[in-house]
Amino acid sequence: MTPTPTTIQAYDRDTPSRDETETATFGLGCFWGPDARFGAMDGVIRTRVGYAGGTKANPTYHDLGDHTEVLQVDYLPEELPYSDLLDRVFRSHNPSRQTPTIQYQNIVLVSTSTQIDALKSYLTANDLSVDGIETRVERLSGFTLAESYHQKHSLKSRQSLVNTFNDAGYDDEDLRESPAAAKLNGYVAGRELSERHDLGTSTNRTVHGQ
Ligand code: MHO
Repeated sequence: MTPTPTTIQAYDRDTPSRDETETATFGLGCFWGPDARFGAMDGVIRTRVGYAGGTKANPTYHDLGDHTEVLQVDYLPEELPYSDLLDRVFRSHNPSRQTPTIQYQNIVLVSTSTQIDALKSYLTANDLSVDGIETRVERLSGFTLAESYHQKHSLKSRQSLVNTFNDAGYDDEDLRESPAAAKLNGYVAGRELSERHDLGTSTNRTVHGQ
C-alpha cells in the first residue's frame, strides 16, 4: 500500500507517546544502516542518528572530533526489552574486534541503571564481560543530533516518499521523529538490499546461461 499524508498522520497519531518509551543509544559503524534496520524492528517507535561518545562540543559530520556515529531508538520495553535490543546489537558486530576509526566504532552507551544491569546480565549469559570485549561500553553523557540529511537516509532517497511527508505538513524534525518514517526508512533500505540481490542473481543467471 502506498503511504499517503493521511495514513502517515494516522499511524503517527496512534503510536505510543514518549513517556511510554525508553531510549537506547549505540554505534555500529555508519549510522544510516542501523537507523533503517533497528527502525524496522517491532517495538522500536522512533529513531534518530547523531554523534556521541567524545568530548568535542557541538560536533558536526565534517567536524566530528572524537565522537562516534550513533543511533538512538525509542523502544517500548514491554514489547522489546533492552536485552533483545542488545542481542541485535551484539549480533550485528564482532565484539572481539574494534574498528580503528573512532567515527565508526562499536559502542553501547547506557543511560539508566536498568540498562546497565541488563547489559551485565546479557554479557554474562553470553560468556562475555565489559572488560573482555573490544566493544566500547560507556555511560551516555551527551548526544548531538546529526544533520537532517542523515536522518532516515534511505527514505530520503525516495523523493515520492519525501513529498508525501511534505504534503502531510512534516518539517525536518517531524520527519526525523516520525514513527511512520522509522518503518518506511527500514522498508526502503530492505528494498534497496533485495534489489541489489536480485540484480546479482539475474547477472549470475545470464553468466551461467551463456
Ligand atoms: N560517506 C560514507 C559514509 C557515510 S556515513 C554517514 C558513504 O557515503 O557511504 O558515515
